[in-house]
Amino acid sequence: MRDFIQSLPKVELHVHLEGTLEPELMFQLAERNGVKLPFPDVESVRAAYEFEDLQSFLNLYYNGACVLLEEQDFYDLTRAYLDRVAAENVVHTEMFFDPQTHTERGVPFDTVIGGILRACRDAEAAHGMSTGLILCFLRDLSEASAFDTLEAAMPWREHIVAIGLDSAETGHPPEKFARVFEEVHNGGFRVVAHAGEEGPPEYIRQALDILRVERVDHGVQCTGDPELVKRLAASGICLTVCPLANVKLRVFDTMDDHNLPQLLQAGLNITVNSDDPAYFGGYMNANMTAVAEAFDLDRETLRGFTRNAIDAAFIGEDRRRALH
Ligand code: ES4
Ligand code: ZN
Repeated sequence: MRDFIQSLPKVELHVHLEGTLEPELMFQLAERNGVKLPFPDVESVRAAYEFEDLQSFLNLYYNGACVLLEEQDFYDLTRAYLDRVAAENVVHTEMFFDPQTHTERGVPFDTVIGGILRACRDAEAAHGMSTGLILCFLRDLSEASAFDTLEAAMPWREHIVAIGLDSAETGHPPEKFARVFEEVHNGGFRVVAHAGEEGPPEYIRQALDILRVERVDHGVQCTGDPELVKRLAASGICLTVCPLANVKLRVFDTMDDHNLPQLLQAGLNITVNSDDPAYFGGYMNANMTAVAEAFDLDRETLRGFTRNAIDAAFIGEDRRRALH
């Protein structure tokens, strides 16, 4: 099964670039930029990756991102991720980035996106893969900060395939950003949002009804609301599920307790993704393997995840046909 998963051409729709920062690169960049890390070495960074919930992870994740300062840092981060997943036979990936994590520290928006895009172009040429970039607003920051970020993004709009919403979910419902996403739609962007990772089914409803998302990131909490599950199944909207992330952040105690079988049984449009692979213990192959083993999934089901991802990807019809 491992060989089958490795050889399967895969599509990733839910990965945070800042979440691909491996401890080795974190230390390299800290040294290069004269940033002091609160850990003595790579091993102790890895040992600290035991999380209670989403917030306990985010604290470490935002701290790690402090080593990213120069355009070359964003290039190196992105290039390392793309080289790595190209070797896993990922043929298309849509990556989230969080500009506010960097602009709040004084790093210019253009430095962030400039480095990321240069790496995307080089990796596409080197590996024959395709990539897309999704800008996310941090939902624990203000509406005003999201509006500022949108303004900074406008000159880059043709390089951004969608706009999303991430970070601390509880207490920050989609409706908090209703007005910003009106402007996002007016700007011609496609829309996704993290919803129902830890937050209630109501947040998924708001993402659908208020933000008008085309995909729901995570969405696993939908099973708390059977009517919502029916609605999601009938609409065929894609859920970007991240199995290892859900276990690491204690949404489910173990992989055996994950509700993936229930989601599949309900006829939902499911994809499997890695979220923050440097923090959660694996990239696409590891996530596919974990669910295949926990639930004894057959090859057709795994191929189905990839087919769903191809269909839900923000790509032109020529590329979609080529991937199928
Ligand atoms: C995230 Cl797992 C997760 N959830 C919400 N926001 C995030 N940002 C990075 N990883
Ligand atoms: Zn995520």
